[in-house]
Amino acid sequence: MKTPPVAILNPARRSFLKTTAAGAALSAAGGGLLEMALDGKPANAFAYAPHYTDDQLTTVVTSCDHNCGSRHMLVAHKKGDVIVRLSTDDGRYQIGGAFGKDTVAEPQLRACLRGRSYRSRLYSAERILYPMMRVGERGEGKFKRVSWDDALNHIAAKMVELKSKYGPTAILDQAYAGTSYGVLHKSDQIEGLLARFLGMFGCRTNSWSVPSYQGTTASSRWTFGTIQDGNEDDAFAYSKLIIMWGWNPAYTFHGGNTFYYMRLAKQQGCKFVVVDPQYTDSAAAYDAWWIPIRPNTDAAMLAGMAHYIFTNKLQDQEFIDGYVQGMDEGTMPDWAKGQENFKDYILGKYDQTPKTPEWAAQICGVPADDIKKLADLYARTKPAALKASWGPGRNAYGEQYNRMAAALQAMTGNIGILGGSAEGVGKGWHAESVAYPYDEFANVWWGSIKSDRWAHCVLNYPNVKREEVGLWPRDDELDGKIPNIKAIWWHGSDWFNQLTNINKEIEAVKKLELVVCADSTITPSGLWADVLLPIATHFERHDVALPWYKGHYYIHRPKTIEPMGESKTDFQIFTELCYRLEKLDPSLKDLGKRYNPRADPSYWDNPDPVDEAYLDAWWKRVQEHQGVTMSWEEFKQRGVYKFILDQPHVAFREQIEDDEPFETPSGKIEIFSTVLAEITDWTKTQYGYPIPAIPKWIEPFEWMGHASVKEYPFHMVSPHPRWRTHSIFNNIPWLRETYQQEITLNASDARKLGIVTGDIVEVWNARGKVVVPAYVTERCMPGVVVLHEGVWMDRDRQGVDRAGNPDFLTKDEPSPAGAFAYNTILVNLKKTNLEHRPGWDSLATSRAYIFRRDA
Ligand SMILES: Nc1nc2c(c(=O)[nH]1)N[C@H]1C(S)=C(S)[C@@H](COP(=O)(O)OP(=O)(O)OC[C@H]3O[C@@H](n4cnc5c(=O)[nH]c(N)nc54)[C@H](O)[C@@H]3O)O[C@H]1N2
Ligand SMILES: Nc1nc2c(c(=O)[nH]1)N[C@H]1C(S)=C(S)[C@@H](COP(=O)(O)OP(=O)(O)OC[C@H]3O[C@@H](n4cnc5c(=O)[nH]c(N)nc54)[C@H](O)[C@@H]3O)O[C@H]1N2
Ligand code: SF4
Ligand SMILES: [Mo]
Repeated sequence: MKTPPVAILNPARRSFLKTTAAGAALSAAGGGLLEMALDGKPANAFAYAPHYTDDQLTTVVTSCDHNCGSRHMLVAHKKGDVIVRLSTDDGRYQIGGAFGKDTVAEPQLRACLRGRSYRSRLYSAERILYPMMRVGERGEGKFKRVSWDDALNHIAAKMVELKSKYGPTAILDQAYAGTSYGVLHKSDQIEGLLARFLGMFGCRTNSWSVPSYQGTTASSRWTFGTIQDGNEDDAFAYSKLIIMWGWNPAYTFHGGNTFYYMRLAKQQGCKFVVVDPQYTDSAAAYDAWWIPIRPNTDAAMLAGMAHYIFTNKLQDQEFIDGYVQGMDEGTMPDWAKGQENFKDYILGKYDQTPKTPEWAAQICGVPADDIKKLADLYARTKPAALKASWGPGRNAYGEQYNRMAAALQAMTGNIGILGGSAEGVGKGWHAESVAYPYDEFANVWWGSIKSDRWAHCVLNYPNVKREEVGLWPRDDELDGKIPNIKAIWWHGSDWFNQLTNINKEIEAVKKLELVVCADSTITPSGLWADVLLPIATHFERHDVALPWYKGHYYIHRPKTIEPMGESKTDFQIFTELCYRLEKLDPSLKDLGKRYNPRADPSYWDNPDPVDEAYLDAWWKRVQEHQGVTMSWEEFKQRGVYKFILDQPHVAFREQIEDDEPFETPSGKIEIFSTVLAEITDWTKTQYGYPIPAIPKWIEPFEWMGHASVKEYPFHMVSPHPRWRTHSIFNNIPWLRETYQQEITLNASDARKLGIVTGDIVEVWNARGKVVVPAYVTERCMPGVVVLHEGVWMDRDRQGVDRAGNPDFLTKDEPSPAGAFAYNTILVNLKKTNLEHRPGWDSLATSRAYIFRRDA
């Protein structure tokens, strides 16, 4: 083989690239012919020329992937081993369904714009097709192609060295939900393949807080004893009032068909309200009453509503007396008599400050009359769904907002009834989730910290207090030992681009000794890795897709095409590494067999029979536990299995109708939390800092009422984009045509600053600066700006991000319960001469072509 060229991935070096021979070759190949893809052998189709008729193509039912809010069907139309068209559910693929079926009981699983453009991700120039290793400085973006042998031997040797030199906390697991919603090739912090791999190897620091909703999970666990507090999405069809609190399901779906069922509610006269600093597309779609609110002040507004409900005696006292702990003095447990209860806090008994609508209005900017009107509407309309989403909980003291919302759901008796909602986290019907032998070494770790404190931990080690990093307590000698992190592994994660305060992460990553990024495409995180491992996508491996929180179905994912280039699955890589590690370290005897018991070393070359065996065994569990009679063979043939429930799944129906206990210590809905009330030394808990036993309004560390608004007058929120799944799909030209990264601001603010739509602005605070075009509108309240998460960072030599990633501005200080403070950001902004760079990925840095041509 010829010496592979050095690929230059660093966007800052783009101009250099253009003038090199490699660059010239690149632009010549720019048309996107797939002919070059398979080691120079001509492929038998063009990926971008869908001129075949259906009868010339093979049809494969499969599903879309990633951590996107839903799970939909994709149908691949193949010519040879190339997908030349992708379509979606049109009813043909449903169990027992006739052609074109689309019913209320079995609505189609129709893909969104991202799913339908997946072919251009699959065959994108950004695919990593071969292992690569860094040759320049870390982050400089210079890599060379290496063999799998070299890549894996390097990683295995480094792992053994780091563990023996620095102990069992040296490797930080930063796996995340890039591909959590499959049963076999699973990435995430708890059930994922990496967790078990590092656990069995004996060296793992865990990242325990979840970016999505740590405040919300804390709230749901304390209040309901579980995170399965969601109705299935069809239950929305029965609501008479739906309050979308910080929820924009037109963008961030929660469930495959939620929007459809809400439309059915609308057709039956349901009223809609949106409480959000932006007038969202969901507000427009449902003609909702928009209540603009100052970000992060939701707990205050909800407290004002509670005050109105209590003082007008509109609460459902019978429900409270029967099912709730600590709502008022009468429902306090005997052992806690005399401690603060919720009603007396709201009435101002303890601090002489009644939480009146007028009090709330001063904080949240919503007129007191509107707070009263909404409280009245919610208390008098039944059933009513207060869907308190995660965005407003993704901030300082986010858990207080979710707990306050749960208190309102409980005081109005909207829990456990069809059309109501107890939702915080909102997991609905539960799927059988894991196919591999998860029980042995599930989620084992030797240190566990709040996920966004890793850089703080690395930069300050060993002078770090346990509460600063949210160290999880243990009952052995490792309790209180700050992890000595020397390596990171990214699996299903672009966390370097997605966690908070990226400039601080950049300082920290320089101190590490090993950084591994396993991914299907080059990513902003990958640029900072030492080793890049090419991963076969869900089209290139066998699995079954799970719904995302809501939806009761499974979608079969056959291996639709052969893995592209030299890519392998994560499971193959971990298995193979285990075989190599057991040779390097005798104490790891039989690691390969223990990690992947159904396989032997030939798994590396032929994973198919083993994957099939795991999935077949998993399906037997589905049959056993979920009453499914269909055979595995028929499921594979059909592609989709839908459960028909005899009534819509409603969380806590049994608790309310049959008096079953809630899973809390008291067996009741705990507005006064037993767990929190029993804590005496907060520094010894994973929270680090005190949390009140009842929900309260606590002033965030940055907000519109804070003194620092003089310097940073805008509150920024950074919600999720419709045209990306976080950072995934950022490089897709089709989606780029629907949207470019931009910052949204109110027209009156823009006028004062002399900004019009399309102007390039710089946005900054003490943590960083980004450059992005402005979008001026009346649909965002004054004083608030909106910048969506997930754009691929593109940092210049001065450290300014020219792509507009809000995580250069976010703070790496979570709330006590662990909620990331993604929506707690004050910034300033002005017009700028700095150039906005819409994305290095779409320019001439296409690695794949370099290697295809050379191979
Ligand atoms: N298209 C798409 N869908 C997705 C995802 C994606 O990346 N793309 N990601 C998925 C994942 S992993 C998650 S965690 C979920 C996230 O789901 P959510 O948390 O529900 O979504 P966000 O977009 O973060 O925020 C929703 C709304 O909250 C508003 N908001 C922000 N701060 C505040 C506040 O302080 N108060 C109030 N009242 N409103 C506020 C925003 O303006 C936004 O309209 O979405 C999932 N769905
Ligand atoms: N400012 C701001 N930042 C945020 C948020 C916010 O609201 N505001 N939201 C946060 C939230 S809720 C979330 S969930 C995070 C998401 O953060 P991430 O999970 O880091 O985001 P993704 O872009 O989904 O990255 C997943 C990566 O997994 C890769 N991947 C997909 N499938 C596979 C596979 O099979 N194997 C391997 N090895 N890799 C695979 C994808 O290519 C992608 O690079 O972002 C957080 N960041
Ligand atoms: S919502 Fe998610 S699963 Fe559905 S098509 Fe879009 S990206 Fe794919
Ligand atoms: Mo998330």
